[in-house]
Amino acid sequence: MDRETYIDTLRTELVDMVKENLSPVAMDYGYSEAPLEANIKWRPLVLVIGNYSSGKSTLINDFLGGNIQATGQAPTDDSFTVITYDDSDTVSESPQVHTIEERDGKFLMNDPDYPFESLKKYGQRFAAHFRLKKVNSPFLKNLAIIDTPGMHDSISEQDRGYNYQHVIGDLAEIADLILVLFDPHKAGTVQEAHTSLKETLPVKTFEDRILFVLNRIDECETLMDLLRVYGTLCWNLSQMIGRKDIPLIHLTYSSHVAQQHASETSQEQLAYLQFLENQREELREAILKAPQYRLDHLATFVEVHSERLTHFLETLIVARKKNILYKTKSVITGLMISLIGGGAVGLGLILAQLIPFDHIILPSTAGGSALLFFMIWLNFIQKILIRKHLDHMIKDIDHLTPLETQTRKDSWQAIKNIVIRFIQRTKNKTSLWDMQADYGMVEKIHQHGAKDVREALNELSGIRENMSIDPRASLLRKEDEFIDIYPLGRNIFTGAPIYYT
Ligand SMILES: Nc1nc2c(ncn2[C@@H]2O[C@H](COP(=O)(O)OP(=O)(O)OP(=O)(O)O)[C@@H](O)[C@H]2O)c(=O)[nH]1
Ligand SMILES: [Mg+2]
Repeated sequence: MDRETYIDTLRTELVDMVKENLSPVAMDYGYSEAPLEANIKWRPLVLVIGNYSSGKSTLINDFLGGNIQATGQAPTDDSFTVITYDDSDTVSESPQVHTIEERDGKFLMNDPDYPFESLKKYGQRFAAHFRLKKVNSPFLKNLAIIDTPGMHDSISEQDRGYNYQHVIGDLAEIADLILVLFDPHKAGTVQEAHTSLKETLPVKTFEDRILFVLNRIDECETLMDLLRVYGTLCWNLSQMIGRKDIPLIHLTYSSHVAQQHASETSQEQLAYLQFLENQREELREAILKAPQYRLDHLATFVEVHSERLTHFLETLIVARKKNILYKTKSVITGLMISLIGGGAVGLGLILAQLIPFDHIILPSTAGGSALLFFMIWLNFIQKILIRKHLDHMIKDIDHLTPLETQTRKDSWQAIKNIVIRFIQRTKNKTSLWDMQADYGMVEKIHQHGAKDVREALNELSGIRENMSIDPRASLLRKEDEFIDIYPLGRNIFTGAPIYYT
């Protein structure tokens, strides 16, 4: 088995783990409305965002090896285009890279095979600006790319007809790699880019999934000019992302476009470009690593959701236990009050000489009164008390769970409202037994599943590109018949050793 197949197998196993173990619990308890794996089951995704005319579409066309996306000066394309692989074109049999099929946004958002169902909420205007292209470029064999409308200064949500930042945020959430493009003319000064980097991306993705690219550098007339632009971009970036250390910025340009633009005189001044030739190639290689980033992404996904679900169920169990304890105390209190009340009634009636002191009449009157008191207690008073207890619990919800570390505080922030909604909806009556069983299963994934995934990833980073992996190392392998060659580690799910040859 080669490295790519191994990555693919690992990915499938991870998605299955989410699907079989985390999703059913997440949906049963209202933690998530859609199956958790809906967003992660598709191919690795690379999102390309940036200023208008920063060269997003040209860069994508260069990597795909064909004119797939429209390009041009001034805002050219105001659509989100998902570009994925398809080599099923047997009709034209053209060796050239071309679009084999195009589908509209409605199709993309309604087909459960694609991870875009959640974008339906952005309405018709967005649907009209969303589309799919299937292209026969080998570059797309293991990943899909999303080209996006350019960012502007003076465009509003009303002009676009949908909330652009929210769409970018949702796509960033499922993307494995995000390319943020700038160009020398607008090096980090565009308002929408500012909002994306300062507000949208930090809450939707992780720093290490973002690659910054200063594109069209051939348009800097001299090396000094490039350094000036680079400095400006660094300064603007540090303001936007709030970091003192400046992230790596790839300095790239499209050589074929540059050749068309460059005049004879500028050729000499642009000699410095030869030192940056490798940047485009580095960027290409980084993009091609997206399937591997996807594994990291999935591992983080399993870690985060298993941790939150564990925290969520743990809190519900504490709430339910408190409810049972309160109910038990209330029943005992009601019983005591009813017995005392029944006794007092019997005694009162005797003292008032309304009943004779008789060993049958007295106990039955006292017992009957006690029973009546108890029924009233159970059916009215206790119900009111439990409702008040529930209200009090929700008001004081933070006391249900210890929040000793920042991780706990973060996960509590993410689940707090779901806990409140669940307790209100079920009136805290869910079976403790069922919750404990679900907790046990999710906790196991949290403790072992996520850790094993990380171990498998570490092992994978030790396998060189051209190294082939023994097929017996497949995570799908069920039997233990192997020769002891060189164990890489343990199969995540079966615990069996993994080998490469
Ligand atoms: N000189 C030079 N021109 C470039 C380069 N990349 C793109 N261009 C030109 O810049 C213009 C804009 O390129 P596009 O690829 O359409 O830019 P975009 O970011 O997709 O633009 P929108 O989709 O409108 O946001 C086109 O005329 C390209 O030919 C480059 O590296 N160097
Ligand atoms: Mg474009």
